[in-house]
Amino acid sequence: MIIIGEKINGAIPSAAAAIESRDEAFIRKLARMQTEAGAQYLDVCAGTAQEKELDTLKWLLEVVQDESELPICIDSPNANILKEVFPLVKKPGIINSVSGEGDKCDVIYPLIQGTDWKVIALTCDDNGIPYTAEKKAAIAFSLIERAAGFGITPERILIDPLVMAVSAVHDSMIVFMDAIRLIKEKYPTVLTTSGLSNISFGMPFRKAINLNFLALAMSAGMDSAIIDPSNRDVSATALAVDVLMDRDRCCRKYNKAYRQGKIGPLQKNQ
Ligand code: THG
Repeated sequence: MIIIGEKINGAIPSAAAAIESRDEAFIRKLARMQTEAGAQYLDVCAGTAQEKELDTLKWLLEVVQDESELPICIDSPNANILKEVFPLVKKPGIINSVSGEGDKCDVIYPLIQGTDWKVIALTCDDNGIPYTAEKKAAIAFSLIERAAGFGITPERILIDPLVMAVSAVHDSMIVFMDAIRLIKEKYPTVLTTSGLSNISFGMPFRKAINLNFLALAMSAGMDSAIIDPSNRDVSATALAVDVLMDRDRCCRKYNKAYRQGKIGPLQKNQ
């Protein structure tokens, strides 16, 4: 599993307060904590009003890159903002995101052409988010084919099939898994990803839905997730599924995480 740490996001109230007061120590702590917890990328999202987004992202990128060596997943709904901050990122990471909306691909694909950057591609377009697996896959194919025009290969693309809240769309998980299978059937080397909390919106005891979403999605072929890597239940689920799906040779990663106290019962000093 490719783990993208979600915690540096202005949509989270505590992070929003830290951003507002330019509390560098708080952001550094989030970066360090997620790095130590085993994230492979750090998602950085300003989550502020549009007129403040550029300044906020610039500040966040400076602080986060000073604290952690991990590559960044730059997260903005605005392709032009992504383009403006792109030169400030010191090593190849992930652009989050492109989609079939407007001219997003034409702004982002040329930017990462000839680099080692990856890109998250959302399966939506100017008509919104489709409900069926076939339509989600069709948008994914179009985004992958347009990327090929810029020499961007499927291995550099993470498709996010945009799972809907299961409280609103009863077959959301089935559609999500079917979409992953259809996409991987045609492009076996393309990667897939998702946030973890959309599925459980509007449900009580969201944890039960989120953890089982993670397990089912991983079994359907989800390669990556945008999660809180310090959440012990999420880590234990991801590591356990990797063991069960024969993706953890001799259970090494699982056992190591247990020995290091990253999963399992909390010790008194934790
Ligand atoms: N797809 C893509 N990008 C995304 C999302 C997606 N970026 C934003 C979002 N969704 C993923 N990021 C978050 C960040 C924080 C939370 C949820 C999604 C969140 N965090 C709680 C907190 O920090 O308090 C609890 C976290 C926990 O302990 O598990 O709610 O879908 N491409």
